[in-house]
Amino acid sequence: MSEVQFSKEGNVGIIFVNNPPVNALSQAVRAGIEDGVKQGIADKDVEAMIILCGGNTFIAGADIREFGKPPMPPNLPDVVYAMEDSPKPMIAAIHGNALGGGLEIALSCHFRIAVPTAKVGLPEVKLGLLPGAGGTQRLPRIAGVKVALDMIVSGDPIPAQKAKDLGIIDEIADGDLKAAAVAFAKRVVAEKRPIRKVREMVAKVDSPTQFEDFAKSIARKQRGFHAPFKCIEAIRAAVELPFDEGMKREREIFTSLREGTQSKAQRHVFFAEREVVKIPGLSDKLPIRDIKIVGILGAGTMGGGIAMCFANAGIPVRLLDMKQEFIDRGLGVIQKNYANTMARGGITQADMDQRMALIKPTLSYDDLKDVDLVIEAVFEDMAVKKEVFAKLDAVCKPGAILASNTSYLNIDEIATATKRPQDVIGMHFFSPANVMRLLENVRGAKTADDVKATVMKVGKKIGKVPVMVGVCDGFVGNRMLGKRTRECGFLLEEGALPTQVDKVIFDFGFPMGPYAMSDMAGLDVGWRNRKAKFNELTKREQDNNILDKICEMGRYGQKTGSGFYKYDEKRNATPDPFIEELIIKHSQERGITRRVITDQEILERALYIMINEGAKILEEGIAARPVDIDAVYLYGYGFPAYHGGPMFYADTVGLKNIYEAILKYRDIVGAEYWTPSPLLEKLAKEGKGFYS
Ligand code: T1G
Repeated sequence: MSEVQFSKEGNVGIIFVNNPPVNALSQAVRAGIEDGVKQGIADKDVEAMIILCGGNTFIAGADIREFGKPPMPPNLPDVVYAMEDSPKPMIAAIHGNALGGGLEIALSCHFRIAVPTAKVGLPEVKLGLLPGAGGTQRLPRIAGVKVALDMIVSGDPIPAQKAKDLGIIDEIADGDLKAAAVAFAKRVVAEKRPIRKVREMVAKVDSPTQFEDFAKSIARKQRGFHAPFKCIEAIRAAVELPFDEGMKREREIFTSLREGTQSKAQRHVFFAEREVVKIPGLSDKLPIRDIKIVGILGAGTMGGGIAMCFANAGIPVRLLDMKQEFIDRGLGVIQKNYANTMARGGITQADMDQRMALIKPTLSYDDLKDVDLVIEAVFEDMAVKKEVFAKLDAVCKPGAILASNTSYLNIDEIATATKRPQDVIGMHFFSPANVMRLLENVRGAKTADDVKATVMKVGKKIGKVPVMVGVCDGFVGNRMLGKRTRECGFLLEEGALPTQVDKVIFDFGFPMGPYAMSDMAGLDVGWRNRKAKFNELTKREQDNNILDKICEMGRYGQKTGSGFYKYDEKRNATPDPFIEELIIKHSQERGITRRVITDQEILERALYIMINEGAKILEEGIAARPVDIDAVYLYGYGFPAYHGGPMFYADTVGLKNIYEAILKYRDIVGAEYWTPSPLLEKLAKEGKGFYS
């Protein structure tokens, strides 16, 4: 069945698009729509036309998979022009999502009708693009510059009713959309309503400095991204240039963004989020276990955040802790979090009440006997974990999944505390668990396939990006981060200072540099880990005791008012000359002659050491694909989307360049730390990348 069919109902032509799953504007769809319009114009019985889609949505945009390939005619702007220039009224009938090119198609129509649950939006900016088929020129004309700036620069859709209030939608359809659209079309003909071309409307600024003001208002949130600021430029053209020139300007900007590295990275991120949910070698048809009730052990920061994740998805939770005071404190934090979200308009009081009611506190393991999944979030100590899992094994029903939120402990060892290792898995949430989207699911050697499939589906259901990883120290994220931490520590000894290292990492696009981040997390956490693993460290790592010196003074970071930085009562950081002196003195004591270290060297040593570790993780099978590693960093560590994740970024830099830099740092720092992974060396020598 072709993707687009033309039919008639009386005097109304119907262009029906059916290109599952989201009616993307593939070449066939674009050509089919163009043909349909021509047919309708040529058919003397047709007095008006509607464009309607099959499946559960209107057109959700251009086919992103076509980007990067040679463009195939007809191009979307031409299709959009043909619809707008139709001498017969064109009506868009919208259900589901009209996004990107889909909304641009609808805006080229003369009228738009939508079901109440429909949404319309221009999300191109999230792909590092801007609407490339007139969206930046028509939306400001029909809905005003402010609405266009908000919608196009945020990329967020709006519901049908709001779109109607803004004049984007003409009518909300009750009942069957097709019938309502045909009836609307007949009325337009009967009433001889004049054809309204959006491009003939006028876009006016609301104030002389509106565009500059808006750019300033997004500067912090959109730091480092190109597309949001280019969107503003294109919308400005809708005000300052005649329509056709504005369209040319929009096309120029669109094309330059599409070919740019940022959009390639952000398109990679779009598909990465969806690809990682599918585990290679595991059929996505595998029956999964039904998770109706979830038990959570530990009402602390992590346990409370995890409880919120499930309550937010409407899944009942049993929250267990040892003492009532721990429960009360945990529920208090959850309540405060919801209240804050409600104050920001994110949820209603009813939402909050409903979610709080789903979280049932308990002091008794007996209340876990009927849960389908239990997630332990207790103290990070193997003995404690084993004790807990032995109790869970005794209490929980057969088939219940026993998961640990551990951030680095060995899942296989934890599983030995139970008689059901096949039901044991890691579900590593990232703090704050109710905010961070990454969920590292850690498969044990004996974890059953349906358990793996179940926790991946559960992860998606609670709005996470679930990534399946294997057992090793730190799994994927923390293992790679540990190498960056070590390398930055060496850089401090050799000549860099915390402010310089942090600025380089911040300017690359991370939310914070490593030292500001450690101060926020609490230096005592890293210090405890360092002491726990001291005997496993190399001599140089053991001798690099800058962190110990700072912590021994009780400087644990923000929570104590000082760490690597000093903090005022509002926790604003300022560099601390005392710490800089301490670092310089440390180098002298270690007999290291400090030298000027360039920002480029800091960036390479901080990132390439992680990329090399990522390659080792792939060699060991701890991650199945480079995309799993990218997803971990994009959704768990704030890796800037416009770089696509560490492995995608490595391909952008070029593995040959990375390989040569690794050899350079091997000579400076030592082979103990800088030996190229065989996989990376092989790919570099073959002129390949992780993805090619
Ligand atoms: N192109 C190609 N494939 C797409 C696609 C698209 N636009 N949108 C979704 N898919 C695939 C997706 O990869 C997945 O595939 C399946 O469809 C279901 O998606 C000129 C240039 C519409 C809200 O950015 O936001 O128009 O994994 O799991 O949760 O100005 O998909 O099954 O193989 O996300 O129900 C602008 C992107 C494009 C919208 C549905 N449009 N899509 O969410 O399903 S650029 C977008 C979404 C553009 C013009 C410009 C969501 C959705 P698979 P899904 P969902």
